[in-house]
Amino acid sequence: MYFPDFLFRKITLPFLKKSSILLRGIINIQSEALKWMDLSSSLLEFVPRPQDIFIVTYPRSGTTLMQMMLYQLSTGGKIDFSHINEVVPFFDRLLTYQIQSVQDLDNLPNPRIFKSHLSYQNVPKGPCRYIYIERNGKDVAVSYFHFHVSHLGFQGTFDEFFDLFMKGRVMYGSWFRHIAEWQKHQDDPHVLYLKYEDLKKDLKTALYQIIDFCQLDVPQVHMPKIIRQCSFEFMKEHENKFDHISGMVWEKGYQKNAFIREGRIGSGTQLLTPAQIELFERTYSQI
Ligand code: PPS
Repeated sequence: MYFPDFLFRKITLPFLKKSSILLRGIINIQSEALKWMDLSSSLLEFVPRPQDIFIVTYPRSGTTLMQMMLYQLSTGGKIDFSHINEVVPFFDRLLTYQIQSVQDLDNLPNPRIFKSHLSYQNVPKGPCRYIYIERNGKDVAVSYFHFHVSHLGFQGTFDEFFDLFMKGRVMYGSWFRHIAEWQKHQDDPHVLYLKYEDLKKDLKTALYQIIDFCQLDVPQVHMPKIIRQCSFEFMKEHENKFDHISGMVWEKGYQKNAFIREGRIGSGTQLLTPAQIELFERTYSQI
């Protein structure tokens, strides 16, 4: 009798424990995956409204600048957001926001403006407007390389990155294919096809092109402020409102400036209920 009991305790029991943990893990992963699949399939079914505006680019082509330009134009120059993605959501990452269902997007006011890096084939189609920005591919490669090093932990050389970029083995795939697909639609009535270099050269003209294309009503009096706030210098000065990392922090609902918090003595009794204090003291007296 001793041997089977020993076997049970030493082998069968740990095995059962481990498999139950594993099984629970699998069930959790599966339910998360199902939730994700549910959301992603509903994102695929997302139907744009006629007032919606999609800003589409290959990464590092002036997306953030365009997010700011459109928000400035549609609000008369407000900078009342902690991160630009709060007011101009990143469509491709909506699943990672605290958005539970695509229906939540219905609560956003018109015009809903989205940022996306999707190919023409994958972008949601509808009676909405698309603003596509093309940037010189060599500049994109350099900018994307720096982004990989500074934000994604890439440790290779530029030569190594360039090789991956040319083969389309980077996030969002081949720059050439992205551009080629969108170029085919540059004259579509619902597409405004712009170049980053033109925005840099003459921001004011680009702003008026957007006003015209999106049929926005922007009082003249706001224009000098809007132009100033879309400048590289202004956006660099307020980089936290635009940076990818602070965007992720915002997405997860983390709080900034909350780590070195108060450093006060006695804050432990402020938040605890009398019952919690009593439990704590009783437990402490028993150690
Ligand atoms: S991302 O990560 O895909 O959203 O990046 P994206 O915003 O598309 O592109 C980043 C590059 O845009 C430059 N940038 C600007 N240029 C001109 N004016 C303004 N206001 C502005 N804001 C951002 C930014 O510096 C990145 O380019 P590089 O060449 O890396 O400096």
